[in-house]
Amino acid sequence: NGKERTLAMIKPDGVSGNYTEEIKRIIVEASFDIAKEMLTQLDKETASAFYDEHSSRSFFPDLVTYMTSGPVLVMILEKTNAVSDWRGLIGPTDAQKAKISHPHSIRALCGTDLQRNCVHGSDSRSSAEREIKFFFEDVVSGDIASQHDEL
Ligand code: YYY
Ligand code: MG
Repeated sequence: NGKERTLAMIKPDGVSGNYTEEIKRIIVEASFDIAKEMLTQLDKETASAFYDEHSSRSFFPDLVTYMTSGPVLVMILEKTNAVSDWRGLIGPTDAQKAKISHPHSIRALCGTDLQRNCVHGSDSRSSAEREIKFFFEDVVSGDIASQHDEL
């Protein structure tokens, strides 16, 4: 079948702001299947490795602090065109801009600014496969699973 997978995450501000149920409702209404999900707390090493492509950017230390500030909900979403359809639903990176240009997007709903944007979505099929492996199929997911048990 033509189904594609993408990695979605509700970031710490989304979980602590109690947006999980509303975001899941949007996901299901948009015909995605939630193939797997995991509530976990990222440590510094895991958040840094996840965002490795941005490790030289000036915002990186703040990004890692934000991503480790509370639990996140990581999900594998499945449907045709999952990668681009999920990126479309979440809206632009800057939640401030999303509120103006994409008022019905998820980042407009629950994000705050360019950093605290409440959700993640893989930006390509290859990123999606890397990120799904990172959380669900790598040795790191064993570490995360044991953290999960302690939550
Ligand atoms: O893929 P997406 O999340 O929309 O944006 P990226 O450019 O990949 O950046 C990843 C992440 O980093 C973004 O969701 C917030 C944060 N960030 C930031 O804090 N400041 C920036 N100038 C750019 C991105
Ligand atoms: Mg990105």
